[in-house]
Amino acid sequence: MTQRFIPAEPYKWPYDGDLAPGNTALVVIDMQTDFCGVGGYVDKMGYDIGLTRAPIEPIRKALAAARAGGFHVVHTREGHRADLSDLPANKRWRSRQIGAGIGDPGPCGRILVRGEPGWDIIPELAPLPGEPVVDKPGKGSFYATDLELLLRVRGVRNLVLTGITTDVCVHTTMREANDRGFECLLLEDCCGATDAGNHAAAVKMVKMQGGVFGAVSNAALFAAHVA
Ligand code: C5J
Repeated sequence: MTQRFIPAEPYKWPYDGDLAPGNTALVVIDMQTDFCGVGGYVDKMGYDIGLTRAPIEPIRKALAAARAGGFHVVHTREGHRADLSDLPANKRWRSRQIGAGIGDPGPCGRILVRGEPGWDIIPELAPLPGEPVVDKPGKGSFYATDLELLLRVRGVRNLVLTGITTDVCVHTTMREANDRGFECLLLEDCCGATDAGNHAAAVKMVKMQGGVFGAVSNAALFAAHVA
């Protein structure tokens, strides 16, 4: 095997240099109108969607590079069934406390409900035919989904993580993936949070303990090294 690495912190990634299009997937997490569009869930909660829209262009760059290099690409969407039978009561209650009740009507349809306009992936980052889209009811992309099966069937062992929000769905997914033995890379400019300090803290956490959940790089370095 010819070793291949992406410059990253705290170690060049992947740890063993086993980087190839067949064993590596770019994962784009929850780039939905509800998380980064006007009138969506994050907007209704009163947070600055400028922070969650910031990663759109870097993700476009990373996606183009991954697609051109023949790497696997997987998208995720957070959302619930129309009858809300997969929505825990406490998740609904908490969202109502902040004025953006999951399942309630909003400017983009019912908030975080599958099939509604707000739940759609934004057009700028629309999946291409053949790229799996994983629907998840929770924050992590592995819980109550077939993501692990999709990755194992394809022989994927390296995951490049992008999307929103850094401190919630991206971090939960990275932790779940790391515990399953996947070798993870976070592209920091391809992620965003509802709070800049939380984004920075989430990125810093990854780099502790020699890379406790993996390593951190960015879109430009990723694109330059997978081309
Ligand atoms: C949140 C997500 N923050 N995609 N979801 O509720 O991070």
